[in-house]
Amino acid sequence: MSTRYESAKEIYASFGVDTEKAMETLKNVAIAMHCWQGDDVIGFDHDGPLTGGIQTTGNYPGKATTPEQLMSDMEKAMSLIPGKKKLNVHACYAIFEKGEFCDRDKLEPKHFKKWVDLAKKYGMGIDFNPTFFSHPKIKDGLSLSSPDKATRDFWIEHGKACIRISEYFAKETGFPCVMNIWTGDGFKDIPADRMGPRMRYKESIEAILAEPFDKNLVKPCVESKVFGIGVESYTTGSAEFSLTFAATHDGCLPLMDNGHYHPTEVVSDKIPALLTFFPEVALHVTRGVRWDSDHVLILDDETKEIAKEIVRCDALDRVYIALDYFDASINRIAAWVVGMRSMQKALLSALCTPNAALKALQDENKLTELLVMQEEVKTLPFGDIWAEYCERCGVSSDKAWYDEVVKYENEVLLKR
Ligand code: RNT
Ligand code: ZN
Repeated sequence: MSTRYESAKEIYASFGVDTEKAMETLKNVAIAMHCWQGDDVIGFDHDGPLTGGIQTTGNYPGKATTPEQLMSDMEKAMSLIPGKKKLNVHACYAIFEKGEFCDRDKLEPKHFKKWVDLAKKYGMGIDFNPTFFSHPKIKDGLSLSSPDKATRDFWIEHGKACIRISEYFAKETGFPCVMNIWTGDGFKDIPADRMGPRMRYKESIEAILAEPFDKNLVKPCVESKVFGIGVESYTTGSAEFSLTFAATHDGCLPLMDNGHYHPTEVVSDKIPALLTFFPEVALHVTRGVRWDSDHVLILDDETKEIAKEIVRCDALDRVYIALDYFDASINRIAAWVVGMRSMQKALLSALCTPNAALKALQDENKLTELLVMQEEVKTLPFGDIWAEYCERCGVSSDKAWYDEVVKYENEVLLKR
């Protein structure tokens, strides 16, 4: 134990914060690490570009192009990240035997066995996502909300296959599988019919959820979005659509991605609103710069605020935290590590905040003192607690881990 930690611990104790307890709590909070940061959201089942209104920019060398490379990169990143992790896999990351291929409506658990092996190696769970983009059967930009029945049916079958795979993940790993439904369905210009696509979208998701599954094992979610590249005027799965869908379908969770709202809206404020009604909610934590740009997550104000809400709503076991960003312009392993560690820092900082005392000030209407105290808390020696946490988890605190990434880049990435 460092003397800096000892001193910081005392300072926090004088504010009524038990830093030992905070660190113990954080150790058990799983953050889902998205496999798609490692290869710019491409996957292994197609050669085409990324579509669906999302885009990666940059051409940093060393991108993973095979399952072995992607998993090895993820393992490298995980070795530099403290605490508990969960894998987050997209259906387009199916792994086929040599010469084997099947389309997305025919995917089976066996195509994801290698992901299960990886998860088991580290005692992790797996979250899953059907991939409703980057595929020739997206007709005129639409999948589940297409006016073409054959198109909708194909994607419904894909969704059902993914429910079966999600249940397989949960059974194999022993952790529930959060299965997120997001599509890029929408229109570039002003549509003539806004309701028709939404009616079809509703029926399609209902058809997917009609696949039998154990609600304790599979947690289906619907993710909303305000706009995407090339679908600026209308998205079928808008905020109101998705939230109402989740609210009216038992066992379905709302998923909020903080890049998917108008720029002055904040997900931190939406978390307690949803927790008032939903037993569980899911998050994609990202960093939008001016728009839903999916920059690497950092320890910025909104990330801290999101973590604070989860902690002070006492909802660490009701909120599924996943990261969702993709930056192809920098070292992709560093991008994972920075984002995962930032989320954990935000949570640790929230756990080291005298939340009960601050809440009491609010309830007693001592709002001046509340403001003063909230500012005071910001300059407590949090860095020393974080460094101690990293040390106890057997990973280096900030900066030192980057040397490891540089070494891996030279020895592995640049040789690809
Ligand atoms: C897109 C959504 C969605 C995707 C992933 C790859 O805007 O955020 O969650 O990023 O499914
Ligand atoms: Zn997302």
